Amino acid sequence: MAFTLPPLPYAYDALEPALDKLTMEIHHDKHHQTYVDNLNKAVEAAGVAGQSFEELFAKMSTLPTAVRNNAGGVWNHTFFWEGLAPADQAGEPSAELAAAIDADLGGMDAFKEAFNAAGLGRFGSGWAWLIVQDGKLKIISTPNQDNSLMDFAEEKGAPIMVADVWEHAYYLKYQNRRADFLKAYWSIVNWNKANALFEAAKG
Ligand code: MN3
Repeated sequence: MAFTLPPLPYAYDALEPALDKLTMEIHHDKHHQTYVDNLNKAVEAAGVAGQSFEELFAKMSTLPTAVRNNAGGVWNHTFFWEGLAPADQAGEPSAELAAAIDADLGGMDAFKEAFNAAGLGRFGSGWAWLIVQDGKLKIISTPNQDNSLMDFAEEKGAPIMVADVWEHAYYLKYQNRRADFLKAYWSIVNWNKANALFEAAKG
């Protein structure tokens, strides 16, 4: 089974004003689609077609860079879309997640500040993540299309939230102002999704 592009889980303009319709159209229909197309070519060329993301991530260090970049590109973007929601459907952190944010990250304000700093501090292209590592919440960032599920990752763990800090994620609306994009990100975080992922990661 070839990889396919999942539809956005909301309308292209549903995240306005934080993320504008044209950015979402280009990001999903062009960027994400290109990762899907190139992943199908890359797994075919590497002789690993038909394998799941889980299988590919577990041996990523042994696979060609084209598989690494495009498997991450497809998976990370799907995770990013699912982790966003229109502002009126964004929900709020569960009592359990909020308590863990207090205990592990020093509270919600400190969490947001550190997460945004991770995104701002990522030179070039990459991602800022909230993960569960050894039962605790941790903020990390990854370069390019890497993630914490890949076998070579320095920081491994279960992803809970992510922000795409590639310029293509925000440039049309925010130009060079990555900090403003990261500030707006908090108005469209899908807390219901984060709560469910946290619950699952804690087992
Ligand atoms: Mn992107």
